Amino acid sequence: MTKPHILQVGPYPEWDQVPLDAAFHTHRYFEAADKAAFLAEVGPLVRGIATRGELGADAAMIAACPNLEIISVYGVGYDAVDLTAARARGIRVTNTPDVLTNDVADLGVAMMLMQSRGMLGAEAWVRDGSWAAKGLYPLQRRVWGKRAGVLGLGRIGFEVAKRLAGFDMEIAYSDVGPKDYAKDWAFEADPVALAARSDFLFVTLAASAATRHIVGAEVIAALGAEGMLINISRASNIDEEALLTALETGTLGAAALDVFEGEPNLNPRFLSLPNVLLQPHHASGTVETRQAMGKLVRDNLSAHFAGEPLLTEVL
Ligand code: 8YV
Repeated sequence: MTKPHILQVGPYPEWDQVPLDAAFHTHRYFEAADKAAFLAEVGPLVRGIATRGELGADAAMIAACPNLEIISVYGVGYDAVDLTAARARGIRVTNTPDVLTNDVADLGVAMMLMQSRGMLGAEAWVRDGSWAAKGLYPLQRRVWGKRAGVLGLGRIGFEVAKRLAGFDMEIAYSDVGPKDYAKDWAFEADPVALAARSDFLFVTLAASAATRHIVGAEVIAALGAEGMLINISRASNIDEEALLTALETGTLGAAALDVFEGEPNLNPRFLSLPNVLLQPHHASGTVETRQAMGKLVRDNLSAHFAGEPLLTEVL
């Protein structure tokens, strides 16, 4: 049997590449110097796309593959896939939910702790001799018992809130409506009202056109000069210009961010800010989770080409 041709949009770890190459005829888009010429050449062969959450598959890529049947995303977020283009042609889309939920929640909470307790600066204080030369490290801010807001109480938001409950925090959340699995936590429909009652605001929303800049100047102002914004979702959920201005002027206290507009080439204004913790979009980046994600990407492709039900279908 001939192996189905797959367009691979970005690199995967070796442990995924080997079985992917064994099961499919892979065409590595990310290695092509002339991407348009590469797509024009292999596009007609391609029946499946294997991509990553942040890379997706845009309308031009989908259009270049007239025989495309399925797009398998390595990531829970599929906002970078042009769903309208996929839907119009009956192309199936899968993602990797559940397997990454706990790691993403862990990193969000770790970012809050790290930033609030000034752990990066504290490490430097030890390493550069400041401890011996200058004495005690400047006092930082407490986390336990404070007020936390979770914007988007889906799988990841729920796990974040569960963890925050362990810090005796007062938890509120926003979503399209109150959740019956969140009885201990306060529902706040309006994100501005949520921010106003939060010391720490976690952004855990699945991104879409509807959530673009949901965290805008008003939400940021409501969080305030003592507040901290933590984003482990997508950059598009936040108005980055408003965020940068608020961090620069001190109208927002601090931020801890795993995602950026234009990543990995983030706005250089972030780099000189002392009140922001910068992470390289690695909330799902553990060996265990990435192995499970890679397997799910392949299992969805294999199920499709075997005519079996998909494991985690989005469309
Ligand atoms: C990954 C992600 O970092 O799940 C998502 O939506 O963005 C991430 O888990 C990414 O897809 C890995 O390339």
